Order: sequence, then structure tokens, then C-alpha cells
Amino acid sequence: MDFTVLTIFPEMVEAYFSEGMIRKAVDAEIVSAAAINIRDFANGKHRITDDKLYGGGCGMVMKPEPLAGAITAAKRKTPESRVVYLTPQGRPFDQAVAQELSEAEGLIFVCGRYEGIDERICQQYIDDEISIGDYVLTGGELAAMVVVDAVVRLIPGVLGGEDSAEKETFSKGLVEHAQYTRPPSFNDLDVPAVLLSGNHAAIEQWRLETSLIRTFLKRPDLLEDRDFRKEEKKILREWCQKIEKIIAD
Ligand code: 4GX
Repeated sequence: MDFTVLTIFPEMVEAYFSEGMIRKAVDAEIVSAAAINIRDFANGKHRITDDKLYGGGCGMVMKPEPLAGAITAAKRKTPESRVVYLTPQGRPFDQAVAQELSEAEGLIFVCGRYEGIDERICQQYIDDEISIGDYVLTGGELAAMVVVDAVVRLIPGVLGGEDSAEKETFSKGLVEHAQYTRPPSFNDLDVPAVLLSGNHAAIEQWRLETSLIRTFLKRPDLLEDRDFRKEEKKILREWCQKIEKIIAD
């Protein structure tokens, strides 16, 4: 996978690329990651990247020529790359979109500042418009980094990319089970005894139960259109029966 971020603030993105899992993946040559300064493709003494709106109105829009130049340069490296524009108008980003993007050969992220980019860039150069949520950022850079961050951990060979992807098919669409580490007692709160029992089947059962109850309490929307597995239905029916018993008479 080749990640390229087009931005007028390349240092912001380079700082992110230089730490953590993305850095390890780059060092291991499983992915490449680079920022391209859109300003490098702007003409004139001041290398201006924005301009006034045709038709009037306040605010500035990113000029098409520097963006076209930067996208063309990025495509020369990986011609099969998908060009993604980060915008609140895009399709909502989620884990399924992250999975889809992780299968691309390369991803080129266009980061807009000001009020956005010239419409003709969207028409001619952009393959995909993505939104990371219904709020307005000052630029697309943080959104691009969010998308890279979610995508890189899904790439085969990237630390944790294989076995956790497998585990996730098990508990996919549920909130994480409760997690504990040492010490066994902290501020008068004990680690549940089952986790210290060494009984792996009982531990897996407990994890599924806490995962289901936490999903019910924190994210009931996730249960709404779920295809429940047999063991999940069994756990839920047992709760129903326990509650029925408590409220009987
Ligand atoms: N999820 N932003 C894009 C420039 C802009 C302004 C107006 C189109 C219209 C964002 C988000 C996001 C801030 C990136 C504004 N583009 N990106 N930028 N939410 O808020 O992805």
C-alpha cells in the first residue's frame, strides 16, 4: 500500500508518519507513506493555492491547477491509486470502508483548507469522497490521518493485522469485552475470578457475555440489525429468563 497525502501543511502529516504502527509498517517496507506539498505545484512569486469565489461570497477556495499538479505527481508513483477527498459531504467512514480501502494498491488523500476545492477537481480527479463525521474541521489533514490510521492496521503483515482481524470476525459488531491487567486488586476493585482461573472456555464465555451486555448498555443500535450466533442467542435468552424470574409476581 502506498499512502500519499496532498496538503499545504506536509509537516503535520509527516509528524504522524514518523511514529507508531505506521512508522513500523514503513520501516518494514510493507507500506510507503509520504506527504506532498500542494504549494510546490503553485505558480507565481507567492505560490498561492487559494482564490476568491466566482459569483462572490466570503471565503476562499483552493485553486484547481496546484491540486491537479499534485494529484498527477502522486499518480506517477502509483498509477492505480484511488484519489480520496476528505469532506463533510462524503460517504460516512466506518470499519467496512476502512476494509475496502485497505485492499487498494495506493491511496491519495486530497486535503482541502478554506471553504473547499474547485468543483472541477472533484469532477475530473476524485474517485471517492469520504467524511469522518458530521462536524467541520479546519482542514482535511486530521481526517486523512484518521483514515490512514484505521486502514494501516488492516493491511496483512502490519503488526496485529492478521490475528486481530481473525478475532474480530468472532466479536465483530460488538463493543469490546472488559479488559484487565495486573495488579489483581486495585482501589478495592478485584479482577473477576474467572480471568485468573486458567479455564479458557470459561474465559471466552465470560468475554462474549460482557461484550454482549456492554453492547446492549452502550450501543444498543449495534444489536438492532445483528445476525446473532447460536451461543449469543443462548446468553440473551438466559438473561431474559433471569429477569423474568426476578419480576415474577
Ligand atoms: N470529514 N473537513 C474538508 C474543506 C471543505 C470545506 C467545505 C468541502 C466543503 C472533514 C470531515 C472536514 C473540513 C475537510 C473542511 N471541503 N473531512 N475541509 N468532517 O470537516 O472529512
